[in-house]
Amino acid sequence: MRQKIVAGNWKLNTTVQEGVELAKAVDTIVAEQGAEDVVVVLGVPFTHLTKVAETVNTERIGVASQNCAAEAKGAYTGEVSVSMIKSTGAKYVILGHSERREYYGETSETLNKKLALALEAGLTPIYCCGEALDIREAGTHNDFVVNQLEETVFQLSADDFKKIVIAYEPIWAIGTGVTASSDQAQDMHANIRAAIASKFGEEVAEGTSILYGGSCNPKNANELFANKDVDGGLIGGASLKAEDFIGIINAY
Ligand code: 3PY
Repeated sequence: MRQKIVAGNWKLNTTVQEGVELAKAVDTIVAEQGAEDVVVVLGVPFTHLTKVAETVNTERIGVASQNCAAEAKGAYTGEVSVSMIKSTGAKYVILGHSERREYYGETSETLNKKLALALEAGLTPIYCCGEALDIREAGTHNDFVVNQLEETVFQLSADDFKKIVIAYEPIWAIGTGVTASSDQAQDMHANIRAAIASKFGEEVAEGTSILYGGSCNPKNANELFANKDVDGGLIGGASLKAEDFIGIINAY
């Protein structure tokens, strides 16, 4: 059985103190009310990783960074390596978010380096893919997303691929308040799972968690998560409020 995962992506929000307060609130509410079969992850800024990992029960809540350096160590001012991230107590790293591709020029080549380093360090990559509005309107979204996977995670060995989580995030639904309809999400998730099956086989495809991201909130999560190929969510704005986040965790 593949894992159901609800991961928050705090993006560039909260000070360390605010982040610790939010992590505490999430920890308490998850311990009291959280669906036990859902893996909960908090994707926090680098500066928060250690404190958040010390604050939450890491047996119950995984901590994620939102990026990592494409190099292991050395003269790369301002970068944060996978071993640094791992040493904070984090277990996951979000890679390839469309905001990083768009604003920081992240390419498949860079992502392949990051994926390899993350896996070597024992971090679980949450690998994001997704199309822009013009691609959706042109009707080429299925091929576009499969191509993103072919250039990156499909280059991994089957053993490494089994360690990753995929997050489908249509760019037109990120931070816009527009959500993919339940059918649009299911169609794309089925397309991704079929592509995984043809690359790595049915068993690997059935075992891969594919999360939906993009304006997912406590009101629409239930309908999205009801789809057979949607295994949870990568949650932006709604992960910044513990009550909203728990609403999504319990939306199954
Ligand atoms: C969103 O929901 O806006 C996201 O980008 C989640 O990563």
